[in-house]
Amino acid sequence: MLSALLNSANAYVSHGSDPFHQPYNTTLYHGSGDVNSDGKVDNSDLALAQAMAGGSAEQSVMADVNGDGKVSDADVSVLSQYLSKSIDHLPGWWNSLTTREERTDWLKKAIACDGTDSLPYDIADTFWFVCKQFAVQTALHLTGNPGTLEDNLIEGGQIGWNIPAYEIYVTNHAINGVLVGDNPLDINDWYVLEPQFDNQPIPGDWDLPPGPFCIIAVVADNKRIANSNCVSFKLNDDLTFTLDSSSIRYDFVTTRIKPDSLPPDNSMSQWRNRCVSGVNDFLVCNRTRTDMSGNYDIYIGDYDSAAKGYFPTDSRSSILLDVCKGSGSIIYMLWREKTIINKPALFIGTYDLSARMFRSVDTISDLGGYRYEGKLLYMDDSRIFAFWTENCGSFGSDPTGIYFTEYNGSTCRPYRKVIDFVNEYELQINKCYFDAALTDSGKIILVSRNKAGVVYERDYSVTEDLWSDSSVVSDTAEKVQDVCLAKDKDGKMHLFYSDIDESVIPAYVDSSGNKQYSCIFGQNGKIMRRTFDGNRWSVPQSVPGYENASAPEVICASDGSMYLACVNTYVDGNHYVYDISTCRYRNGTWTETVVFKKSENELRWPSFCISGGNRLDVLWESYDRDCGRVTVNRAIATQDSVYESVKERRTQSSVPFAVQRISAGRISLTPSGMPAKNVTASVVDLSGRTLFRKTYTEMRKTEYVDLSRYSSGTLFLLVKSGSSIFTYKFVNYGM
Ligand SMILES: [Ca+2]
Ligand SMILES: [Ca+2]
Ligand SMILES: [Ca+2]
Repeated sequence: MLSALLNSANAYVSHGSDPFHQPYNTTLYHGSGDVNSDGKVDNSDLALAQAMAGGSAEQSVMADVNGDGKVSDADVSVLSQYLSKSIDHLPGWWNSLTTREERTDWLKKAIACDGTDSLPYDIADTFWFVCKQFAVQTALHLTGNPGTLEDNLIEGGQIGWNIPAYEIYVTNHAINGVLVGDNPLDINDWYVLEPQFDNQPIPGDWDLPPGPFCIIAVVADNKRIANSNCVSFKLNDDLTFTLDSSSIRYDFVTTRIKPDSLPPDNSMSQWRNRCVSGVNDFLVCNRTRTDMSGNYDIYIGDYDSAAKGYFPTDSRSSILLDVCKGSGSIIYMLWREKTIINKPALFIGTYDLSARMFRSVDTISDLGGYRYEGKLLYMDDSRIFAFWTENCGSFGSDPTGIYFTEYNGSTCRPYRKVIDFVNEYELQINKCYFDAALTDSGKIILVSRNKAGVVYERDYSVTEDLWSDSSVVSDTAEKVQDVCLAKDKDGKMHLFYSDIDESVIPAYVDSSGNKQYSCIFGQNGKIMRRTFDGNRWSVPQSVPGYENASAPEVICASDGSMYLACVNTYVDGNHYVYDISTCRYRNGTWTETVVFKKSENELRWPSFCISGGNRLDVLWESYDRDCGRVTVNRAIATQDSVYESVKERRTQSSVPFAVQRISAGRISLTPSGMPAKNVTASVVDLSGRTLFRKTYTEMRKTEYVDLSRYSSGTLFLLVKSGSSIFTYKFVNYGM
């Protein structure tokens, strides 16, 4: 089950505040010795390492305990020494290393293994890979994220070296540093590294000139790199260093204090998930390999057991853009992959899930580029349509816009641009920037918004191979962000979108003087719906319950119901709170929303999966800022009882109890006539399971029910007294 992935509460990251200790509370790192990732090092890890050294199992970075970049008998020997207690720690257990020599020795091994120094500097396709990127990528790899900065931002993933590494800014240059001594305020206790050449620069060298010397924490923070200065020195003209004591960050730890020991969190990051359902259900997503490459890659996981899965592509870094199901065990995949000449190319392929092999792969484009979002539409096994965005359009790639091609199962037609856009900030377009759907009459409808928040539509006639002109769908008053198309049981097309409130999210003016409403990531807004009668779109209707939502996703069930899932965002005090909820449309009305998860972690990209043949699940990503980890979560999205009970239970409010929310995770229960006799209070979750039940023979005062131990999301409180039943729906949010 995915439940193992849900718990990331124990993970932490220092965000650079502790230069002494490992930044991630995990044993998923290079040289940890925990080869099977169960959180401890024992004989089963030794047996696996032996199998890897003997060539009968794929090598894993966790087994390379001597840090030479391969798993061999030498690693088996070191592990055996540890297990027989002739050494008391492994060389890669940074928190257990006791001397400067031990730390320097392991750090040098990590630097030698990490290949960032071998990347090309300042060539056309990677024009921006200059000193700053060498230093940032080295810091990320040494700490805990294996991703490459060459052609994508950081989305998830772990399995670096778990060494507390920093970036160092000097005049017009960036290098790295790791504390190997005991005093971070003494420059001599830092190991200073030039990441382009793996050497140690000498003060006064070109890469360590007199001037500022600032030690910066680098953290993979969602799709961005967050960094902040921890402490600064100055390299004087006489090549001595002076500490700027006013620069020490308030939380920067300057003495070695052992951190609290917590059980390690070894949940794997998974992101860009898609569900493929059929005879068996699969989760196709991005994930980090545990092999010696450590690459981000496409992963096909068993839907019910994420641990059971495999990487279908070869070991070059690949980014999944979309998947769709074909006939039988065939699926089609659209992805971006680094070619052997280090350029990101775009591929489409026919993959057989039962044979576990590609039947066919075609290169759509081998131009470099920043293709970040994609969509596949399946008509039949000889007509698969692919759409993708090109975000930057510079240095040899195609110009920015949305592109299209048709794939016949083995080859593609030449691709065409179908929507143009300007992306002057060269940032990533989000998943809901555009959508496409097939109509029953053999047309494709493509919708996309632009940076002014206007929705455009173009139709494509498959038989005539003809694109219509684009037409405007939205009203001038609307400022649209995320779009989603869905075809209902009768073939009618619905467009869902978020419409932002200009008074809350004001426009800004771009360099051409145009008003922009979030050109890239999208903003929250009211969720609206329009329907298409074959000629024109209806006027918009709002979906109740979604006032500040994003990322609408809709699925139509065979009984004619439509299910909508969204992310809601709130501000609670000084932080954001997110929830994932769904509602159902049937016979002209929407149910109330049902919340499946409410969290301070960023919840994003809800999607649906009809699993096990008929059960509808909602899936979403949860981004845990503290450990930079993205997990895929899910819940059963429909049981009729859920939607019915949301409605019905609410009407039974004429019962003599007052229920009040006291704090997150705590509610009070006050009977209006006292004492109340034989009162039973119970808490029921969405599946009808009773989480809590307590009977009060005589209730004389206000009673409190502690909900913090229960899962977050929609819960029901039922209070029975005699024949009267009080029910109260609430959204739990605690932990
Ligand atoms: Ca183990
Ligand atoms: Ca080794
Ligand atoms: Ca290196």
